[in-house]
Amino acid sequence: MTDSHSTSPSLENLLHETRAFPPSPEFAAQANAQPSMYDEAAADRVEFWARQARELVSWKTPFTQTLDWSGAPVAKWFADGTLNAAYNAVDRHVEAGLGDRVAIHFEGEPGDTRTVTYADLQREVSRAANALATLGVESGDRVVIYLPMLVESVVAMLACARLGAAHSVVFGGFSADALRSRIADAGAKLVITADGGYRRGAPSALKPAVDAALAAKEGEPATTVEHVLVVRRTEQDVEWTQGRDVWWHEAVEAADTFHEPAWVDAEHPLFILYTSGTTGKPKGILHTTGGYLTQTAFTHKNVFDLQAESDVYWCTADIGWVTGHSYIVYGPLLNGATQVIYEGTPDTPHRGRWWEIVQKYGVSIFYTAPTAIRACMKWGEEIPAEFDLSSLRVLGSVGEPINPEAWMWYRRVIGSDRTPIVDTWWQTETGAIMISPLPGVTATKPGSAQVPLPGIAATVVDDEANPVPDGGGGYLVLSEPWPSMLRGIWGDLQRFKDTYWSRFPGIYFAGDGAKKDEDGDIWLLGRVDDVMNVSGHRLSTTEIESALVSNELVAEAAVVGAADDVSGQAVVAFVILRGEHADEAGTDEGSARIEKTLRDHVAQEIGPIAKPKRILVVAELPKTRSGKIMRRLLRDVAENREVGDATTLADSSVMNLIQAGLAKPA
Ligand code: 6R9
Repeated sequence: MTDSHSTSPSLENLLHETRAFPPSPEFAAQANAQPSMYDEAAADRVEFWARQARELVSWKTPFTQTLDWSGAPVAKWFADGTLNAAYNAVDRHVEAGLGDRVAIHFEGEPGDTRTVTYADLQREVSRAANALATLGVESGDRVVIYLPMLVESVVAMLACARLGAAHSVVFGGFSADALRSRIADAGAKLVITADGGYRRGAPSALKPAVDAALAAKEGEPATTVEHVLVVRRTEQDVEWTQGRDVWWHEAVEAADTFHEPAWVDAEHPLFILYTSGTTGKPKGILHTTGGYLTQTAFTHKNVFDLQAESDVYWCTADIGWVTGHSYIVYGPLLNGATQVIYEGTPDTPHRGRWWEIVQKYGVSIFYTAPTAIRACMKWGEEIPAEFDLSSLRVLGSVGEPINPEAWMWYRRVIGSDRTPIVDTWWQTETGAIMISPLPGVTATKPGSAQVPLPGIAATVVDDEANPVPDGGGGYLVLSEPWPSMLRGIWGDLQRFKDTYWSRFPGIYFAGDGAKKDEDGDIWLLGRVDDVMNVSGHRLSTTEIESALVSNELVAEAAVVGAADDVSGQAVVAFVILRGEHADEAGTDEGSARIEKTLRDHVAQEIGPIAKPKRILVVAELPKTRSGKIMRRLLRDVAENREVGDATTLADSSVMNLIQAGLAKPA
């Protein structure tokens, strides 16, 4: 790693991107975000956040202290204030006369719909909170939520928050084992689940995984779970444990519609969300109430330019990951937004389903992941062209670096060459968006998340924690505490310190490689664990993927560094071809030609050092439910190893498909 923080020629590719899209004067004139916010925050960062907390959040007892960093790295924000998250998300809008405003347009995968106003939500959440209390849930308890994308999922989270119980949402796609370990780690008292949900046109069962997760196991302590609350969605048969299992509709319908929220301290736990570490058991990321609500509300309002009276907002994430927590539940509801929640997959029953939903509800703000955008590119632009997308005015991206090609496609095809795109960098740990352009203020650049938000201290440092100059590369760090920062790893303070605060003492290490361009804008280069070292040259997986996707043959690409005797690591690329070219890989000459074209293309885009040693054409890539490519599994394939634990894949059959495809005689 001799050249680890010099500007290697391989890092130049992304930075050749010089296109910039300044905001239109009309957009700038009406935008929530103002350039002066950067100056205000720079003048007094802590006071800036105190102001946001007073303006955007309602307090039962106003806070008098803003930041207490004396217990670093565990921060306290607004510590002597008291409030309730569900009251802030729901009741106060009803009290302000907005009870008739639609909070949620629910669209089920089979086409069933439901409209929920803020007044409806207040009744539902209050009843659910009463039902939970009847089942013994109290302030300080933990509740595991294992549900599909339903209105009840939002209601369940808010009911916990209303009682002061921390929710721990576990992806519906996780296995019974994963669920079991998360229930045990959190010591949950209650599990909220459903009989099933609709996915790809068919009911998919959930309850059996809960039953398996709670079954007694030799040598393991008995579960802490007292009850399982079951939402009826698909009406499929379920096993029933008398005394333990309770139907949601029965319990909630029987409950009173009035519930007095539990007024909690600002630092009271709001939720735990498990996220995978580099190795070992998942980390339960802990978030508390006041700071988290402040920053999710602030970012949702300013990064998406939410105009609550007129916008229809849609974030396509699942509530099982942090984007669903911050930008479906807390941020939008705190801001009184009207939003769409969709249960199913983008291609059921047809590949235009998302765009049909945008047209149907007049969605104006749309937030999704690059992997989804690339899938849509692969399906072809004639599909979105069939729908009226003229209501869209802001587009967002999250989850991984977005390559300039996908960014441009998103802007041109979905945004009619008109909408600002906000590429938002953040993590489960950061709780809310940290780096992003501000629409109406920032001239956007395809592929770059660009600038830390006002009040956020993000920078790029070298191995010795020195900030790199413009044009330099290194590690992304956060050098000052922020309101929505994690308050620890549930039950493991030491791991919290080791994971995030020991690489560079006193500053938060995000685990992402990054680069600053000549304007000082930040480009994310993927996890540092995904940075390859080929013959002593540092290469970014993202950068090579971006180069591959910029070739017209390629729809999507994933690059891994596979162990190599000569070069240390060798670049191995897995590519999905664009529809029109998919057949060409079927013959020997065809695939040889494709391989040569792409290797030459990468050599040309980045330099010969970045040429993939092998290019494997595949039909699918292994992804988590949050859309992240699981490079670890591809590395197993590339290194001819048995494929490791694939339980967190959105579709567990993908690895079989890839291996079967590669085993085919060439
Ligand atoms: C919100 C979320 C966090 C990791 C993060 C980084 C990657 C997220 C990104 C991005 C480049 C962006 N990431 N957004 N990389 N540009 N706009 O995704 O949280 O699931 O915890 O993942 O995702 O590598 O470190 P989480």
